[in-house]
Parts: sequence; structure tokens; C-alpha cells
Amino acid sequence: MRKIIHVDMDCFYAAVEMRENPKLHGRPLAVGGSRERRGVISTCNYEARAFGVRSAMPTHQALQLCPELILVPGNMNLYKEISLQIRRIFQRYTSIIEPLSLDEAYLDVSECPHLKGSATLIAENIRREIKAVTGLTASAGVAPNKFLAKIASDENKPDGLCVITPDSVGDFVRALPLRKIPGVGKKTQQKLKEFGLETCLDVQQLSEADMVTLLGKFGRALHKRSFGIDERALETERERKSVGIETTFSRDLTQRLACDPVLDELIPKLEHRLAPYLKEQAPKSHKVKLKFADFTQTTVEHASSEYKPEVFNALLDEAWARGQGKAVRLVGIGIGLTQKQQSKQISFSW
Ligand code: TTP
Ligand code: MG
Repeated sequence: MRKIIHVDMDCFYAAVEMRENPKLHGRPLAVGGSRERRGVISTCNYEARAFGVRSAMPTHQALQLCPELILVPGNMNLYKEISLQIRRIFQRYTSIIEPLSLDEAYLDVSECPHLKGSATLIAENIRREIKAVTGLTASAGVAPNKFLAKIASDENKPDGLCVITPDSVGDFVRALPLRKIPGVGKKTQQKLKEFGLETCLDVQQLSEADMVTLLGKFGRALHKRSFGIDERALETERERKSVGIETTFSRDLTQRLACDPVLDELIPKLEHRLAPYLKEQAPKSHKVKLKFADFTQTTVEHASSEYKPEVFNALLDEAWARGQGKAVRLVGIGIGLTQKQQSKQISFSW
């Protein structure tokens, strides 16, 4: 039985901004691009969430919901620095760490010798150390696998811990709404609902084959998850082959131009996910994926050893042309990764 912890900082960018400027405490705050530049919200504090402001929402909409919203542009370098501090805390307990983004990681502490191997105590210690070192709060989930640990970390947010012991997995999943499972987006959720499926218990009544008919490959994974099963190992920094992000539209796109704002939204998210990997690894390629209305898909890849977000535009042009007029239901971008070359040092000291 494995012991996995998922740690996720609470409203990370916004919490950092409040730490840097205590006057912002208690007031609705968002980090994001300005309304004038058609920006989107990266994240916001809990005061702003009370107004309905959310990540990825256009800033103009956020300001409509909350006119007194304070908007700040954010400071990526500072977020990266804090991310490293957090990483060093994780490393005291295990070397098996899978960062998901600057503020989020899985830890496999199955073999951790500290605190009598109690994952619960380790998670509590990590949260305490994060608070002491950074002044920021984190939430954590403890479970026998990745997907349950991730769901658990969200259960008692902010500043909370949730432990799903092996004994309680059965009860936990039976009551678990499918929408909480990572990978179940709005569209999948809708489809499941049409078939009367809302909780894992509902899915447990079906066969794996039924679920594959319904959802394709993801149906198999979801069938397993609904029994609390997730055998995926952690992908540590050294092993990760690529990092990507994608979005499925509620209405298919028929114009190439409509993809530009999508790229503007996806690129900062990709950078957020990519950042923790660039210490050990280097970019190898840029990729763009399109899924068309008829569910066929195409991927265009361009080799380059340097991260250049403008490359995605050209790749998207090519992928779009391959669709020959078909509408697009999903856009994804990604970076292929490789091990960093040992820096070649040239010695002139002869
Ligand atoms: P999240 O962990 O999803 O959100 P959060 O930490 O702000 O809030 P919480 O976990 O308490 O719900 O994302 C972490 C950071 O990633 C977030 O602070 C800003 C950035 N981010 C974006 O830039 N755009 C996005 O769409 C999302 C979801 C996050
Ligand atoms: Mg977070």
C-alpha cells in the first residue's frame, strides 16, 4: 500500500501578494491581466471568490461581478522563488516528488523514515514548515494513490488536511461525485449525467466495457477510479517527457482567429506548469494539438532547445490548415522535455 501526499498552496499568487502588501488583506484581490488588454484572472483570494470571481475568467467579467476588485499584475519570479523554498521542504521527506505546477506537487512518502512513517504527521509537518518558512498556508491530502490524494487536498481548503486511509477508500469513493475526479470536465460531466451517472457508486454498477463505449479510453480510467483504484506512479522531474495543457470548448471554434485568445490564456498556464521542470530539464520541442468536431486529432511538433511561446502561433496555423475547414473542439499546447546537457566548459587556462 502506497502513501501519497498532494500538497497545494492556498490561492497561491494572491496569497503571495497579500503577504507582500498587508494592506490587501481582507479586500477582494486578483492577480491577472488588465481589462484594457483583454486580460484574464490568474487567481484571486477568497474574498474575491465570494463574488464569483474565478481563475481563467476574463478580467472585465471579474470586474462586473466585483467592481471593487483590486487587480495586480503578479510577480512570476517571486512565485518561482517561493516554489523552490517549498520544494526544499518536500525534499527533506522524500526524493519522489512530482511537481504539477509552481504551487502543487505529489509526494510519495511510502519509504519515508521520519515520524514513524506516518503520512498524516508528515503532511502536517510539511504544512507547518511551509507556513514557518514562507508565511503562506498550504492544504494537503493524504491517500493510498494520486487521484484520491489530489481530491483530498481540496476537501478542507484553505489551510486544511484531509486523510483518506486505506480502510475508508470504499466509503469515500461511493459518495464521491464524478465531477471531482481530475479529467472530468464540464462536457464529460454532462455526458455522464445524461446516462444517470453522478457518483462513483453509479459507475460501479457498470462494466468497464460500458464505460469505454461511453467515454473511450478515459472510460477505462474512470471505471478504475470509481473503485478507488489508481496505479499511476509519480513522474519525478527527471522522468517527465513533456508538459502540456489543453482546453475543450463549450462551442466548437470555426475561425482560426478565435484561437488567439485561447493561446493567450493557455500560455501562462503552461509556463506555470513548466517552471518547476526547467531546473533539471530543458525544452526539446513545442507542440500544438487540435481535436476536431469529428473527434479526429492532429499534433504539430517543432524541435527547438529554447522555449519560445510565439512558436505556438505558427504551429497552430499548420494544425488548423490540416483540419481543412473542420470546426475545432479542443486546443492543446505543450513542451517536450529532455535532460539538461552538462554545460560544456571550455578551459582557456593552458
Ligand atoms: P491553483 O492551485 O489551481 O489555485 P490557487 O492556488 O490560486 O487556489 P486554491 O488552490 O486555493 O484553490 O493554481 C495555482 C496558481 O496557478 C494560482 O495561484 C495562479 C495560477 N493559475 C493561473 O495562472 N491560471 C489558472 O487558470 C489557474 C487555475 C491557476
Ligand atoms: Mg493552489
